[in-house]
Amino acid sequence: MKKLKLFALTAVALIGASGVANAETAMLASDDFVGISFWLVSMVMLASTAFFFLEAGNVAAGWRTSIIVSGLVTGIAFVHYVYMRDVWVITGESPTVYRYIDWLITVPLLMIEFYLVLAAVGKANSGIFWRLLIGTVVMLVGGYLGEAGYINATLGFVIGMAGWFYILYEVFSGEAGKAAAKSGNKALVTAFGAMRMIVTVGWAIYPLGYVFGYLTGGVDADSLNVIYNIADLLNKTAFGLIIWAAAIQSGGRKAK
Ligand SMILES: *C/C=C(C)/C=C/C=C(C)/C=C/C1=C(C)CCCC1(C)C
Repeated sequence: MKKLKLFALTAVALIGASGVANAETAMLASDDFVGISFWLVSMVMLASTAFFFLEAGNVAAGWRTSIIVSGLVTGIAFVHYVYMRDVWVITGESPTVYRYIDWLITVPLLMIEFYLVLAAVGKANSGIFWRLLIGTVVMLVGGYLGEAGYINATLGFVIGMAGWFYILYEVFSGEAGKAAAKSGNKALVTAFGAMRMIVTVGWAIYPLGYVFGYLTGGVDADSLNVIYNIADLLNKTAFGLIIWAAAIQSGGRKAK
């Protein structure tokens, strides 16, 4: 366990250092509230990463991978937030490409979490994993092509929504949802339900932002970035904390 802790601390220190290297190029103005939200979220992501990596050693073995993946998600997000923060602070433009690269890596990892928590109680199969992955890719590719202007914004939205609905179907009524319901593990059922709510309610923030930002108007680039930033906090850090709580509940906290 000592080795794991040492590794976790080193990893977080390295990730943290990558954020410091850029500090002198970005001068945050005191009235740049969007920039401030980028800074706040980047710091929460760093702290979450340290927390998840260190806690991975304190949960029952079956849950360990889920906690490590939570740390990977916030760690990857932290690095992207450092870049997004700089793009925003220096140019005042939306860092769309960094955001989507982040989503392209972290959203599949979040989907893998559904598979991993089922695996923790021995209820997973690989079909669940692949279907969730396909839904994710369709959702993000559609959204990116629309936001970056490669295709009509409405078409991008429709494709993105189709991917999202497919994911929702799988976790509610598909094999994943059924496997969770039948598992008979109370901590898992609670966690699975909460994770599902995040993917429904927390994730809904993104398409809503897209609609008001690109389709109907009414939300400018400033607000859209703040909205996306808050959504990321909920969907990455809070999502990880739910899994962590389930792990502690079902396995107990290991006394060293
Ligand atoms: C950590 C980042 C997360 C959880 C990002 C999630 C992003 C989405 C759920 C995006 C969804 C979209 C649609 C459902 C429709 C089209 C546009 C998107 C890509 C914004």
